[in-house]
Amino acid sequence: MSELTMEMIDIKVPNYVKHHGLIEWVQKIANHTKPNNVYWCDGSIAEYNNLCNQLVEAGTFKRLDAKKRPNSFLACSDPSDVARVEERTFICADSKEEVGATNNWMNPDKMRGILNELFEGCMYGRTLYIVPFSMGPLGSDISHIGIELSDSPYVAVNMRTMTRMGKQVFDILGTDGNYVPCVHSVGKPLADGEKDVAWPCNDTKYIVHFPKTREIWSFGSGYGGNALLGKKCFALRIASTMGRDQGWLAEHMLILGVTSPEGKKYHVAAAFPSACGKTNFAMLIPPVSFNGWKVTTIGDDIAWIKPKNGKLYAINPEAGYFGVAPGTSHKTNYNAMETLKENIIFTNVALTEDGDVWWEGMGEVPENLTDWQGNPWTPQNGVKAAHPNARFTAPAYQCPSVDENWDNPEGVAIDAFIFGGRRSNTVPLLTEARNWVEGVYMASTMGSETTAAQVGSQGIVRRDPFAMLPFCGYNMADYFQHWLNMGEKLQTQGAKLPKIFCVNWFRKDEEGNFIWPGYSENMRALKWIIESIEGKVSGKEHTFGISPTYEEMYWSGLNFTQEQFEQVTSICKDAWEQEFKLHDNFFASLGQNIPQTLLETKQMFSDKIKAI
Ligand code: SAT
Ligand code: MN
Repeated sequence: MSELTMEMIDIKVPNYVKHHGLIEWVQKIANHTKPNNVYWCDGSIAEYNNLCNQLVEAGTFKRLDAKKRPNSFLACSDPSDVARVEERTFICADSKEEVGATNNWMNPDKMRGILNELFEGCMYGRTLYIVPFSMGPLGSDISHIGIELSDSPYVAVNMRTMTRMGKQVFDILGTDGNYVPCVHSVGKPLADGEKDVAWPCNDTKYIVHFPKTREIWSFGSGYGGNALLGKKCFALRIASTMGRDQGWLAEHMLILGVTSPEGKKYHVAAAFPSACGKTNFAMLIPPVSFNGWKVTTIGDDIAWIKPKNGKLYAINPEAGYFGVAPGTSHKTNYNAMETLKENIIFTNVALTEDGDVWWEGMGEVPENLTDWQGNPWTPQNGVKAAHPNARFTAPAYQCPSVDENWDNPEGVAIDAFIFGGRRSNTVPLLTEARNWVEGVYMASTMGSETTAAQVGSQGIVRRDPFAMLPFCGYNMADYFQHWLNMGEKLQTQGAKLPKIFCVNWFRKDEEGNFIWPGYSENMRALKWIIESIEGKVSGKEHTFGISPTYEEMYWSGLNFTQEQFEQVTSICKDAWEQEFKLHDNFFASLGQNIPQTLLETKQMFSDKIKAI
């Protein structure tokens, strides 16, 4: 249909919206997608409650018991729409080389053609929600604005918890402010009179990013990072390209504060691949023997980090947690469980007969459960009651360990970066990089062994550089160079760079048992890190860094022998010779742009290993 003959949808612009470019864009999308109704979200609590009630009426939400989980809901998705779809995720930069070997690429014009067809009339019979949001504290110079146009009320209510959502955003935008336009449709138009389903979606799915114009388009899924476009799509894929162009970092990192008994406070940003206990680490409660030490939570998933006055300041761009429920219990993550007491949206967990939720790993199995697909469930069913990727959407401020500065527009100054992985051998418990370049090398080559839960053979190392594999919006090799450049630039400005550490909680003994107790005991590694920053410990230098000595670690309250410590910190020559060959292969798989500095570092490390 040509623009001239196109029917004009009444988009009902509120008088507080003064941004003409934005109004034009909304009009254009509405005309093209043909919703029955257009609704501008104001972010108020009354609006949230209304939308939740509507979702209950539509059958998407079940209201949970008002005493057990006040103001909380359970949504169960279509069984085909349960996780991010990496194969359907595209970065449409001008050239394939710009996105590199780790991203799906399509020519931007070709993709626009496909999207144009898919979105034509795709919101028919539905309401188009206009969701204004800020990633990061309102008005912070580290924050950025997005506007998501979505035909999913589930998205609108989740976005209210996950971001700073509401009409205040339009004040910041004014008449011509910058925003990232995000268009989302579940891809299921309703014919006149057609009854909706509880979880509309489409088998055809596209999650598309245009880095040049900083646009996001998502079609066919209503779930998580496919649909809540502020999260991985904006805060990581698009923001990483903004960081590349503007000299900052958008990272898949938690941010925590550590306060020592002397009252000194430090801030740490840490990257872990999935299933490495990232949320647990972000909300860590020190063991009782750590009298006076305190850990506070700024973010659990994403960090935006900008240089200012010779320091790196970080904010959590999000305002909530979209965390994996299974495995979370009062034992494994007390703070997360306490966060989940009220005002929560649960997705794909099991329902108890008294209107509460349950998932594997939470504790005792209640009787008469209903599983995430709505079927009666007992352990004999042989399937999981909660989907393994079941989630909770929870407001960050409800976390008992939330940091007093979590919402501070200034951000917090980062003192250390930690990179983790899951390796049953090879990588020591804790290594401090001798310098920025060697730290970047460690982060570039980090990896995780596949667990039994993942398909394929166990023990295969999946490289996940900086835990950014599915989230870096451009060529991974160029991203390594960006990290090197950031360090060099700060150093030439006379800045004191954060120290870089590499951790591995997952070393195993000959029988295949984990040696390190993990969880809150990871505080012991964190304490050494802080003491290294303070210059109180110097560790022992080895082939590729510095590791703590047994004597320097704090052991009160834990029975961990020197022999066990040697097991988790040992460096095996044969294993590392093999490991460096894998690094070679991995770098080769990333194409031509691997920074020469990293190749030289690799050569230096592997020569040193050969010589021992
Ligand atoms: O679904 S999300 O992308 O928000 C979470 C994840 O898959 O890591
Ligand atoms: Mn994540």
